[in-house]
Amino acid sequence: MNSSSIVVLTGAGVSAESGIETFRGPKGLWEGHSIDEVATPEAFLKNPKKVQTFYNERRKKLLMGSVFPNKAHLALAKLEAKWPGTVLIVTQNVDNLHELAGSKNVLHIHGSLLEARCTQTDKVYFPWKEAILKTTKCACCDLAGTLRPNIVWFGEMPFELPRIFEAIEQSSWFISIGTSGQVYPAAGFVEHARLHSKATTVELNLEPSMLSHLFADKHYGPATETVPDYIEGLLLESTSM
Ligand code: BV8
Repeated sequence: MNSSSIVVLTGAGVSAESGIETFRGPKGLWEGHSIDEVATPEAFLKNPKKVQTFYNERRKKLLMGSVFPNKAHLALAKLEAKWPGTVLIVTQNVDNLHELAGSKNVLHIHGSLLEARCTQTDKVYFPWKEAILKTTKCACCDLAGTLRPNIVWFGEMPFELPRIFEAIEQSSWFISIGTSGQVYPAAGFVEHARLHSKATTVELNLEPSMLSHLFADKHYGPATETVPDYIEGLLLESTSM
C-alpha cells in the first residue's frame, strides 16, 4: 500500500483553459494593470476604489456562470479521491475551480476572490460574492469602508506557509502545474523539496518555467493534456505497488 503523500502547487496556467487569464502571458492580467497600482497594500491605501474595482471585476467574471473547472482540475480531484496517501493542493490562484472540481484538501496561499476580510477585526467572510464598494458595511463593525479582498498582495505574508513547508518535507512527490515560477515564496517550494524532502519533483507547464532546471521530471503542453496523462500514470503505478 503506497501511503506516500503528494503536494501539488498550481498557478494561473491550470485555470487558463477555463478562460481565466494568466498574469504574465500574452494579454495577461499584469499587461493590463500595474502590480503597483492594484496588488499592493500601498495601492489600496492610495486608491482603494481602483483596487476594489480590479477585484470586483475578477470576482464577477468568476461568478458569471461561464467559468468551469477544466480536465486538469478534474484530474487533480480524481487523484485526491483515488491516491492511497494524502494529496494537498497548494494553489496560488484566487479562483475556486479546484473546489468546484471536487478537490477538498486545498490551501489558497494567496487568498481567494470569494473571501472578504474586515481590516478592523481581521474577520474573514466566506463566501463573499458581491462587489466590495466604499458603502459596503461589514457585519462585525457595522461600518462602511472596512472590507478588503482576502487576497495576499505583494509585500504581504502569504497564508499557511508553516503547514505548506511541513507538507513538502513529508512528501514523496512535488508537482508544480501552470506557474511561471516568478513569485516568491511559492517559487521557492521546489528548492525546499529538493533540499528537505525525498520528493520526486515534477513540472507540468505550457512551456519551461524560470525554474524548469530544478525539476527531475518535466512535461510541457496544455494542462488539460499533461495533467490527466501524468495522473493516470501515477494512479496506475500506485495500484501496482
Ligand atoms: C512576500 C494575489 C514577504 C494577487 C499574488 C519587495 C517587497 C516585498 C516582497 C518582495 C519584494 N520584491 C520581491 C518580493 C517578493 C514578492 C515577489 O515574489 N515578487 C516577484 C514579482 C519578484 N513576493 C511577495 O511579495 C509575497 N510576499 O514575499 O512576503 C514578507 C515577509 C515577511 C513579512 C511580510 C511579507 C506575496 C506574493 C503574492 C502576491 N499575490 N496574487 C492577485 O491574484 O491579484 S501573486 C500572483 O502571481 C498570483 O497569485 C499568481 O498565481 C502568482 C504567480 O503567477 P503564476 O500563477 O505563475 O502565473 P503566471 O501568469 O506568472 O504564469 C502562468 C504560467 O502558466 C506560465 O508559466 C505559462 O506558461 C503557464 N500556462 C499558461 N497557459 C497554460 C499554462 N500551463 C499549462 N496549461 C496552460 N493552458
